[in-house]
Amino acid sequence: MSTEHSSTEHTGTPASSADTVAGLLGQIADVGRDPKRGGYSRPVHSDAEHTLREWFREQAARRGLDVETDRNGTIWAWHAPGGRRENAVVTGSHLDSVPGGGAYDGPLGIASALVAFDRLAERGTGGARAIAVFGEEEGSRFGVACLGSRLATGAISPERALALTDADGRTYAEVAERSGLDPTHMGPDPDTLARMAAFVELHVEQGRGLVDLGSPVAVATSILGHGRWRISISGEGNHAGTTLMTDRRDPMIAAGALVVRVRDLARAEPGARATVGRLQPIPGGTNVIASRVDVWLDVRHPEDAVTAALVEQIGAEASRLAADEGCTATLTEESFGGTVDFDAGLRDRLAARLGDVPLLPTGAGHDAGVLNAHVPTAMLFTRNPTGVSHAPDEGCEDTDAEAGAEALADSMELLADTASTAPERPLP
Ligand code: HGY
Ligand code: MN
Ligand code: MN
Repeated sequence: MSTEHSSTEHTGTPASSADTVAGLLGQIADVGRDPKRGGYSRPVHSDAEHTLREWFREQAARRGLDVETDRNGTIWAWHAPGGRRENAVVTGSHLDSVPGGGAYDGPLGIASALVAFDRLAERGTGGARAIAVFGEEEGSRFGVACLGSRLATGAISPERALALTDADGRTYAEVAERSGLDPTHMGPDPDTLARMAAFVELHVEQGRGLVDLGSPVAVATSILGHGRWRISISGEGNHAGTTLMTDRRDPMIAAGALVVRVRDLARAEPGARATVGRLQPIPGGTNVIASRVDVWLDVRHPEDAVTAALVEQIGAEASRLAADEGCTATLTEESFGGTVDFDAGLRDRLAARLGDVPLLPTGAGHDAGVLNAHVPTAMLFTRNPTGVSHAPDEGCEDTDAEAGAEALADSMELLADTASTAPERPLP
């Protein structure tokens, strides 16, 4: 368990802070800006994400929290009166981003957590609480979403996680080790899960639901089941100038046709969403007929069986389109998480506590969706005026960001009250 404690052990004295969510986000506004794509590119364990991790550690230490990094690279910032880390109300999110992502997907949850902790300290709210920063939530570098929370809960084996590779062929093991982690210690962390009485994640809304409802905050009802598959189409690499059109086995032709078929098949399935956002020709030269094209597929639907059937249909189409070009196609699942319904009782108690705010489903995945199977879990959404996400136009008004942090503090206070009267969850 690799840990480095902050210089300030928890002193118990509430930290006074005039920080606002917008102010905290302003401190990291220039970290990981992507001049080519626009927005931010902060892959897990990149310099940019490490800078954000350091920023978080400093902010947490300033608040007298006890900060450490666990075996899976998740950062934990503890407020534990008397050092008792049990029955804790935990909040958290992520700092890694998609390529060219917005400023709020992940960091809004972390900045809101820091401000919520300031509010709870001022209120003198008792009980243990923590902020968790999970790594590789987006799965943008190593292909599996929510890698940190999946490792902690055993949803992915350390062997599979450590063997994952990024676009440069580096394994997660190599990158994690270079980031100061011990790959031989990675894996399920039941002790930490047992310390958690509840988990509540605040996230920027990735849609326009709250804009249309005229509310700054909502409580989540569910997370749409979603997965990622890689379709590799292989043909014959050759010269663009010397190869007659009749002599080609060009996988790019099958890939292009497949992208349109994915759209058509998803349109034909009510409630489905299927996307090809990433396509990689090998070798990728302008004057080169590709030998292989890797096509990444993201498919989502409320019913997991429908997702599976749609993926099977797309796989069959890929094989047919490949064969038409004298090519072959393979389909490999990289990551899947079924639809998650948050506990209705907890959800409704939070919504009532927050003034009967709206209930909203989300089509986006979150670490809360992984933890939900292990710990009583809820999610809050803060309004996004553009409704856009995974793109630079993602937005959140400063006043709504403050309202979100206040709602997070209120939620954690309610959960702390519940935890203080609940039977202690037995530590393993
Ligand atoms: O892809 C998702 O739904 C999430 O943003 N990781
Ligand atoms: Mn995201
Ligand atoms: Mn996110």
